Amino acid sequence: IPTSKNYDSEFCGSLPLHFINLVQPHGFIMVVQKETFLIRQISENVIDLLGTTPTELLNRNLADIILPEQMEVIRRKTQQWNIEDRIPENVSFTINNAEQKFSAVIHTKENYILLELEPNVSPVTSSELDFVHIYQEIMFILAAFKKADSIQKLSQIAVSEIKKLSGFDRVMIYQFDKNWNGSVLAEALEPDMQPYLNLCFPASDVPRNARDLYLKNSFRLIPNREYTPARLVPVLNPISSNFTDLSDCNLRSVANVHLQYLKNMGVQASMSTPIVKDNVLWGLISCHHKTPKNLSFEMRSAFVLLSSIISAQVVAKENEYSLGQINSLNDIFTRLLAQMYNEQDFRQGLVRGAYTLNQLFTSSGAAVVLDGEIKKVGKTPTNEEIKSIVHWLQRSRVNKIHTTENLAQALEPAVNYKEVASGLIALPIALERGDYILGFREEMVQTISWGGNPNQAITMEPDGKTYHPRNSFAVWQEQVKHTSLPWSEQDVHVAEQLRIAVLERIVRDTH
Ligand code: BLA
Repeated sequence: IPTSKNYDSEFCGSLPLHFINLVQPHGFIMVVQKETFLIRQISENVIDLLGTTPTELLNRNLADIILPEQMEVIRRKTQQWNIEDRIPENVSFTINNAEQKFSAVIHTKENYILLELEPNVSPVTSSELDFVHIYQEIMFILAAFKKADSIQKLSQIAVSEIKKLSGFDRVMIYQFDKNWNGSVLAEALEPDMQPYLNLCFPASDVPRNARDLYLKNSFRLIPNREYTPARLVPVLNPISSNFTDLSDCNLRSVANVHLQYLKNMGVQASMSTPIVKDNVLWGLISCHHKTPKNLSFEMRSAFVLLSSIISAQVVAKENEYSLGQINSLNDIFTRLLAQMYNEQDFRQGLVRGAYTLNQLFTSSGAAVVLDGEIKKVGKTPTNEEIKSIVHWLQRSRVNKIHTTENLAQALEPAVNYKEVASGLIALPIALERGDYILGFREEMVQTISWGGNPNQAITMEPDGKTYHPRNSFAVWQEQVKHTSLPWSEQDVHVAEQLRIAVLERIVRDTH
């Protein structure tokens, strides 16, 4: 486990992101009363985009300024709250006899309607030109995915193709670990950029609240980090008498700390989409551009589609992998069980023969501690040391399968035999008697290459309030010692099966 400070939940994870009352100025938002369609709140940059002030629009009827057939679409779409397709609709405002075209994403809330309006972004590159082209590209990517036999290869194909399709300067697939640190699995980038491939980034870089929003929103687009945010007028939403919740708005203004982060990375525009497995964020597709970059709605939709296809592929590949592991563990388990039953003393069956506990646990050593007697196989701590592990397990009242990758963290003297037992899996047989089956994994000194020193993820100014993200992403290496390879869900599962088999055998032997 990396020793870096984790600011995730303590600090960064509690920044309010959705009650900020600010939007990015490449579009504007309007809060409209249900049924009456009176405009009740609007972002002040409407002056730049429509040429009219908020005061001129507040309390006017939306139906007075947009086309009747468009009004009809909005009426129809907002009749059922909490069903949303987020497909933008065309809306043309006629103000002072001039017609201006926008794309509208319509959010229907319990008590009001929220419209996000952006001027139509015309496709800029030839590959963005039309739906058919994008469709063909996606079919091509799908065909390429079929050839990938690992998540690694799948990710590499995905980033190269997404880069070609979208024109971003850098496209990465970023995977979270169980502590929410993430690493870059695959990357496609312009030659003059510093590569981030295989680098690890601390959890606070994408803190909890930012991650949570990906389960609500299918992308986060920042077309230009250099902007002046636009405020909502009035400050309080008159319908809810509260700040307007912007959590699902594409236009939601970006947290300052992240804007600085992008600046420090030399990034002007960014886009990210979630990769989700079993309703949990598995990773991100993260894209950078050195200059401002907005995306047409066709291209945004292509991203959304690709991220769900990639999610489905990741799930399939991971399931395939764990199924393979389960099958091979079951096979070993069956053979070990046969050995156990053929021996007078079943303990011999676990530590001698073609198969031993070491194959089952993928361990470097194992021990059966029963009736005060110790039977061992492979590289293990000494009998005295094993006894002290058992005492510790008893003291800690370990009565179900227990695993650790860093035994010395919990049991200090274990540092003396970390070479053979940094990792431990313990199967309690009879806690009070000190009967346990133990598997040991040797120390595996690991070097983690971080994208910048994670201990400097935040620098506080002397006032204790102002803070900045780190400004160097140069490789910073950390040696992680006293740690073994991690135990998997499958390891725990097969250990549980063995535990039950041993308990049954003991019951049978005593009758
Ligand atoms: C948001 N941080 C993000 C996002 C990404 C990252 C992808 C989503 C927005 C976007 O797509 O730009 C992080 N981007 C990365 C990483 C890589 C990358 C790791 O390309 C790797 C190559 N950030 C900090 C600190 C804090 C912090 C110290 O460094 C907190 C104090 C916060 N990051 C932070 C917040 C957001 C964020 C609050 C959400 C911004 C928003 O949506 O408004």
